[in-house]
Amino acid sequence: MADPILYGPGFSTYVRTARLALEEKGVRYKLEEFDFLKGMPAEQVARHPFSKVPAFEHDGLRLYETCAIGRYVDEAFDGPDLQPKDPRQRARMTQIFSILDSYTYGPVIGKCFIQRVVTPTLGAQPDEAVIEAALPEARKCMEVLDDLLDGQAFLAGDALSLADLHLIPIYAYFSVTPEGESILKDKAALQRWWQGVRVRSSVQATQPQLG
Ligand SMILES: N[C@@H](CCC(=O)N[C@@H](CS)C(=O)NCC(=O)O)C(=O)O
Repeated sequence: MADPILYGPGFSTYVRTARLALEEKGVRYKLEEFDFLKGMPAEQVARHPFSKVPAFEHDGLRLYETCAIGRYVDEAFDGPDLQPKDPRQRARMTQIFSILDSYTYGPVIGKCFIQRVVTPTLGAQPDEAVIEAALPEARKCMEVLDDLLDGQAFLAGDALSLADLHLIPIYAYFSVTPEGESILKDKAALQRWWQGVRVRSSVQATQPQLG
């Protein structure tokens, strides 16, 4: 069976989540990178009708949407389980996917991180109004995640799951912005979680290169 192929740049949070799943499972894979900041390549638009990254291919299966890719990688390959068996913890994992996709990514990455960190690398000034407007939602998301994490080692219980792999790239980027630093400084559960996950070899092996 051929190694899976993941299409998308290593600096993308969603690409990193899919890579983290592959790394945690110990799956050999090929990363086909391109820089969509200069326009989404036509080949990727052909793989992903919504013109996003990542896309994934394995043995005739073509997939897009990071939750689907993560679940497939967990279920199709040997290695440590990345989804809890317990229905309550599994529901918590799915809830966290939705919180991150529906409410967190937009303000935290799409607005705050892109304006504060990516826009200057493209030679433009951050739009302070866009950042300011994103902060109440970003703050609320971090409060909710901190509450959900309180009292347990990982987001969906006492073992690492795909929920943690979805948050890691978002947290990593947000924490390097001054706004993130300020919002996260009193989020004790999130900070403790981050100190635990940041040293994992999967996290070290997928450090993004920006700029
Ligand atoms: N729902 C998608 C979201 C993927 C997504 O938003 N990816 C971002 C990069 S992290 C992207 O492709 N952005 C390019 C664009 O919007 O033009 C998933 O779960 O994979």
